[in-house]
Amino acid sequence: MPLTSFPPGFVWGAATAAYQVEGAAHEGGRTPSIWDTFCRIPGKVRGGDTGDVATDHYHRFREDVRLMSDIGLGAYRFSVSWPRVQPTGRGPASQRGLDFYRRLVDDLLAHGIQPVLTLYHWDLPQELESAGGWPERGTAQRFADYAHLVGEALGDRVGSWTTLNEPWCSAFLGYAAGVHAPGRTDDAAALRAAHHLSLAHGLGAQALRAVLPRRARISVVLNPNDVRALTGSAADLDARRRIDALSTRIFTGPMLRGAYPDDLLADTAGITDWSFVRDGDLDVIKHPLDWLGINYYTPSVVSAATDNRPSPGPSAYPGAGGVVFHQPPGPRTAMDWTVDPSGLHELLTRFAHEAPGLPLAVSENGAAYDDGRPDGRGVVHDPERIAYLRGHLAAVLRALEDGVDVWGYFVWSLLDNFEWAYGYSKRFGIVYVDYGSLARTPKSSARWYGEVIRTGRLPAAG
Ligand code: IFM
Repeated sequence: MPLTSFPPGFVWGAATAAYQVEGAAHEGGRTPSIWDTFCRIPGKVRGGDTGDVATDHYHRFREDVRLMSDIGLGAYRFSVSWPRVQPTGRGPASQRGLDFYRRLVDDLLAHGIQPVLTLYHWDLPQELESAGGWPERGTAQRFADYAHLVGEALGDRVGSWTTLNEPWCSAFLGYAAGVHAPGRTDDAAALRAAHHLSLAHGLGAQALRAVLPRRARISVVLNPNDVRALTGSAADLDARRRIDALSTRIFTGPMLRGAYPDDLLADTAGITDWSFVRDGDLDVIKHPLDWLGINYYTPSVVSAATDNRPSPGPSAYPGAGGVVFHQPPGPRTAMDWTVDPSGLHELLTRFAHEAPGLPLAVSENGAAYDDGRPDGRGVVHDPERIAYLRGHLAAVLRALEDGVDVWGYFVWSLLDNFEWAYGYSKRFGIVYVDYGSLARTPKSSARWYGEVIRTGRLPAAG
């Protein structure tokens, strides 16, 4: 009998990130992050958009918590803005900055919503980037100091902690492809950044463990890539192996097993000798986790190149020249990402197998569509998003049925928000945001999600 309802106690949440929603970029002593700088480089962000105002969550968080409560959310996954709570990336914390998060967390708790806090969702203080950024080892130690400050300040009221969100994006979109802040295109620097992000995770987890109560749960959130080979040929399977190493095993190797995969080291040997990995680093990185977050949107399909055409420009996969990406078949979202829930099932069962006993959460999943404005009755109809969520929640149910320990699901995102290099042109929210008035309107997907939460089941399609 297929499972038709989610287990009692399953946690239903929604996620956001500081730079994407907070705004108030120049308030309360906050200094610029790499994203404030990047947004001001002409041509980097669509429409010249910035996170200066975003959804103004900083001022409107009480309204947003009310919306979460109306939907019936049990958890809110948000991130702390590093330059808001430690403006130069070093030294003492800003109490004004921390007070914002104290107020937010207290309001969540007053509404019975569990806070799930991410320390780093891509907004490195600009001062630290000017000192070298993630390719520099010192940035990992700075992160541990910052983790200590936030842990000390909020540990009495936040039970669930994540060190980093999607370090792959920070390292490879930021330092190799250059399409995210800080916009560098240096393959060797990107591989160093990846290692120092992992080290930051390990040192940060140690720092948190030292200050948090025993009951606190510590995690990292990854965006593992469900990579498929275009054909079963040896060359295409090898292309798949390379991309798997460069996107997923580069983090899960050190974090879960305490070692970099040999094939990754071999594939990147022409770029770096990895001498930046020092004795003891891998033990630090393999810090025990209480749960692992998996962000999933779409799978990848790859093949080996059949000609010697030069690569079209900087790539997010250093060491994988000769690998061609193909659009997977199926319907697409407004990001042009193929909708394929089987990838989520695949990843959940993979990590249940690779990290036995480690509880998993779907820490982000959702879709951008070109939603219209609220209609005359104030309704935003988003049937495609409902179909997307339904399909992916059914994949979670299948994984639960297969015995995978998944404790929660977080839709990305609570609100329409700043979608990085796409600016405000892509809407991922289950709540519509009018960027003129900043008014919020729950979409029909928010009502649908509320129904799933209330009943613990997926309503029949229709
Ligand atoms: O908006 C992002 C989020 O910040 C990280 N994960 C993917 C989302 C959609 O692109």
